[in-house]
Amino acid sequence: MYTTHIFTSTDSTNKIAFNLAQDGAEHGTAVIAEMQLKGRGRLDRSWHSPAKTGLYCSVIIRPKIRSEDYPKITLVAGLSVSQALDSSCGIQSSVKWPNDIYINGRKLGGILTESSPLSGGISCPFAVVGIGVNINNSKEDFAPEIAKKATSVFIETGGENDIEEVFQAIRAELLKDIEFFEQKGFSEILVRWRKKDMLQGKLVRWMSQNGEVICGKSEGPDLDGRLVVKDEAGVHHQIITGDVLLCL
Ligand code: BT5
Repeated sequence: MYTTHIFTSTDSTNKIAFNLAQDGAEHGTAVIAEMQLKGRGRLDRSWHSPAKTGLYCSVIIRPKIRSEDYPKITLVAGLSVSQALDSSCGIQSSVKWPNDIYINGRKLGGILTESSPLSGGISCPFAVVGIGVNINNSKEDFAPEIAKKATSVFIETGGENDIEEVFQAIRAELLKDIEFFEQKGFSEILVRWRKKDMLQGKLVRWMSQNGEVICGKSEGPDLDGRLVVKDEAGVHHQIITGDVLLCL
């Protein structure tokens, strides 16, 4: 049995989980909240976390992998969340590189992975996998700035789900996939990831850190977890971070 810390309200479940992990919390320990006041996304963005409608949780993992493999955890977690949602909620969701869960062209959920320092002889490294999923939200529950691009399981299916049950399914799948990753490596995870990849073969747009816009066909993530995009001139670009948009 894994420990779960349940809160009615918190700033960010990732923040609490990170502190628990620093204090030695075990692999599989999770923090779940009914709402977040300062839910975080990547790159200093926020995660809209209204009360009792969504799943906001963070799972502490202590994977037996090399430090250079830590960036792949987000891809593994996206796959786990998408698969667990499909089987527990009866939907067909997709993954969008690097950290999104999508359905019917709208964002259903996202992953924010934060790691302990991995170099300098850290004896017990860890990662906190933060997971936000819109479960029972109706359209009116979304803030105006995300209303057009967000969706929920309820909006897609018309049915309500027990958030705690969905959480248990996601944690179980995540821990199973992390074990699989430890034992078999990333290549088999990648095979499964590609089957759910919403960008595969599509025209995408990405802005590099120096402001250059790259357009090309997405060939999916490579064995290092980088997204490979082939531009019009046939040049392959390996994208490490940022946001990739579909060209419509
Ligand atoms: C993510 O960031 O998608 C990662 C979200 C992780 C949230 C979980 S909740 C539990 C744990 N505790 C935390 O504090 N965080 C984690 P990113 O790829 O940067 O996407 C953020 C963007 O998604 C925002 O700028 C909005 O455009 C959009 N967004 C915000 N809230 C949303 C929501 N509820 N549904 C759909 N889109 C949303």
